[in-house]
Amino acid sequence: MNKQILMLLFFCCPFFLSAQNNAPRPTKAQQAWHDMEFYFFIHFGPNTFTGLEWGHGNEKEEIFDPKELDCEQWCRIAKASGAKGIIITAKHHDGFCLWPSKYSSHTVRESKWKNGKGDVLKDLSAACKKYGLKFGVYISPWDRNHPDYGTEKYNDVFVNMMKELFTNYGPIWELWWDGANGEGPNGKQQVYDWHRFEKTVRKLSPNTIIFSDIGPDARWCGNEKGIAGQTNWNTLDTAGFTRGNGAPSVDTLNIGNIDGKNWIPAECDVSIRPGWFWHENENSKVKNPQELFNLYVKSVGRGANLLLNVPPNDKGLITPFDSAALVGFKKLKDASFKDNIAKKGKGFFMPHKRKRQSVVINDGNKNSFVTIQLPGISSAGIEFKQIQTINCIVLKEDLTKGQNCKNFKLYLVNDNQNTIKEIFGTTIGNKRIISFPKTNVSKIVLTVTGQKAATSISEIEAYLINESLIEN
Ligand code: FUL
Repeated sequence: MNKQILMLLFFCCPFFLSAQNNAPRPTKAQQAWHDMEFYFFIHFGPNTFTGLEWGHGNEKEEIFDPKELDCEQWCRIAKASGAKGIIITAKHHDGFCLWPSKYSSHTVRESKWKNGKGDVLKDLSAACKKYGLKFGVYISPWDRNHPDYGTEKYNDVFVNMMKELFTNYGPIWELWWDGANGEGPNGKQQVYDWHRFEKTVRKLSPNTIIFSDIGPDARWCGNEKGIAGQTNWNTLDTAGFTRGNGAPSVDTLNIGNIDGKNWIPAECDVSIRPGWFWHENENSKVKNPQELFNLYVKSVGRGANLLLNVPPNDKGLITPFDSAALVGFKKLKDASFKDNIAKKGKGFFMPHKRKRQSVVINDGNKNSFVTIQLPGISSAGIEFKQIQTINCIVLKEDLTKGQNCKNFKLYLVNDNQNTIKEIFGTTIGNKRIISFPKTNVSKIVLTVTGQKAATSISEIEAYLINESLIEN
């Protein structure tokens, strides 16, 4: 390409690209949600006592009697694991309410626990406040107990229940609408008034993140294994789809839509045990710290959030099997990401031909970034005075301008200025964790090879993590 054309491209491209970039962006609440990264899911209710995963809805209330229930213990374990919040099954498919709802006769009030005076949501929301954790609720639209289920009246019941939740237990940071949907006690299936449900929540609590298969604020990642797509777009097209039975394919939910009209990032839900509820015979099947670390890499490390289920037992306590694994996971994570080797080097940015120093690329500040205007030409990276051994790179994209990187290439350069490794990737998003066999480098170079619009790279980090944690 001749020089003049190149110069013209260089100067015009930014304007052209930014003019093009009216793609969706996260709301303030969604930006804060991305920062949450990892939090607990708590499945707790009659199933904890019956060994079922899906209660029938006709379980006797008296079976719910967690004699040592201690929500502060849950919070202490969440904190010790590095989790930033807790979402609890306020009502699972069996319809049992963990709070004394006026709109049901199948609740903690009818149970033996604390002679019917207990309220799990009250205890947990207070404990979360005390420990500085965000509090969220799962409320199953499907209800196998409620006599009104399958009739228009049930929509009122559901709205009223949500009103109770938001009025008495708020602030509620995330609301989880489960996608499972079947028949009620009368054999009928419900026609849900989603529009009204959403309006109710927005009115009561505009900043609550509403999760469902298709959002509106966070989406299901398409599997219950906690694994986001290798390519993971925060955008999704939802027009023509409905919750429950009519969502996009699980493959689409897993990777999102590159040109999706809505910002609906993926949340990866997975249980630390085989089941969602605690079962005695699964005490020996708790995922180990390394498995949890790998899940973290395949969810948070692919730009999604990790919602890890840690179910308390029938006494109302998280077992030592689970807490030991979680503390082990935290240790692995902390040790892996403690020393950011990129900080030892000098950041640079090369928008075109001229290289300039750039401190923003390794300053640890997610709000400072370099903007890649020319895909395949602009680059950013880190140079080291002394050779460094690394096996993991973490990239971060500033999302306030949308998610733009489609493809990137990382070059690892030795002290003779030879590229000894090239690593290809697709999306970056909130965080991208890339691991590879140990390599000695004097320079790391990142080029965005394809982008929707100018990509803002806020951070390049480098680590030497325990080799046993590298999964290829
Ligand atoms: C599913 C439910 O059917 C499971 O019981 C569990 O709650 C899981 C998180 O979502 O749809």
